Amino acid sequence: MFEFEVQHQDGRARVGRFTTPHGTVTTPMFMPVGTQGTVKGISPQELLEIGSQMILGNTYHLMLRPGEALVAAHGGLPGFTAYPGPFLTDSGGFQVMSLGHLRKITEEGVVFKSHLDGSMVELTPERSIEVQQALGADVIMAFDECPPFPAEREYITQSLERTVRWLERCLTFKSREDQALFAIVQGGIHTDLRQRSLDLTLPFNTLGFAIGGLAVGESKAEMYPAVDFTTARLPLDKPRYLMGVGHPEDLVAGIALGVDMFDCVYPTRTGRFGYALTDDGRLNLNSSAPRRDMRPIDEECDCYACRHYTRAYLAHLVRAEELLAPRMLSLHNLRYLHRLVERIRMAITEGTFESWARAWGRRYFGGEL
Ligand code: PRF
Ligand code: ZN
Repeated sequence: MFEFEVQHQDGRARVGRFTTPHGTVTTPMFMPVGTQGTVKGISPQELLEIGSQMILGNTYHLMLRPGEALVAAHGGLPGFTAYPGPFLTDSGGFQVMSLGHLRKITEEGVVFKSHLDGSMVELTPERSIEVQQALGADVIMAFDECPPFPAEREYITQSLERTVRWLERCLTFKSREDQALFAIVQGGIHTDLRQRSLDLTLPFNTLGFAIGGLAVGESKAEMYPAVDFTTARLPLDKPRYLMGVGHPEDLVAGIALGVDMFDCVYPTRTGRFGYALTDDGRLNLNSSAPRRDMRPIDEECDCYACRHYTRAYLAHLVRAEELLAPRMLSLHNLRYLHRLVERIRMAITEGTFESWARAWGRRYFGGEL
């Protein structure tokens, strides 16, 4: 039911095919975030048109509202959302940390105060898998703890060891065979703790491995070496997923280090704030410069916004706070990241990824790199 095959390799970068019950996807790929069972402002039809391959959903949000039973009554996320392709759900631990008012982490799990109605809710490895089985994503994530940054080494150590015990409980509880569970490697930015997490996690031989605990406030100079260390020690024949990472330069750097999957709210969130991603960096449509600019956001982009609208029109929509602005900028930004990984997959296939990445970086950073 699941298969992962590396088709091309160029340095440590890979192009792969990942087969799931709801379809085969090509990696490296970027997954749009559909926290509430919708990628904010973008229809499933639009997602398919711009080349989205797999959508991320969240256990934490959907269990609180509308409740996983309602999603299950629609046949899971594809029926509920009318997006027919593969989904991946995150396990909830990270969202509890970042959104819920965390009350207590124990060996059993986490107890937190719902951000919706203030009620006390418990999330354990078993409950996370129960919810994720009801949501029905093709890929489900182990219930883990992502320590804040910075955190004490001693705390990160205790936390990663507990995450491994939770992984074992997730695997014991899991009963659906049409869902692949990915383990999550933690350990913060410390290579020895990453090694400890790898030593304890790899023996479970899950169908994929995620790199968690990064992009939580550390610098890129701290994040990239941690990714480098981890991917170098992950099995070559399994997909690697760098969680919550999605700035264009992080995709290029992550893929160079052998990452296959990414997700991030960045393209949709920055779009809602009036910013457009381009090969020349981020364009601010709140500023005065684009107000008379008759060019599209990006001459090379084939998204609806770039084929139909000028920067001047989009800047007008942003200033007037029209709903079309966040929709079109989210659509463009997602298409930009999908096109970015498409170009990278092509370069890897042709064996020219390193020079492609250098040229892309020179332009993106305005000749600084
Ligand atoms: N764990 C889980 N989800 C996540 C993360 C993590 O460490 C991150 C870290 N950036 C994003 N999303 N379960
Ligand atoms: Zn565009």
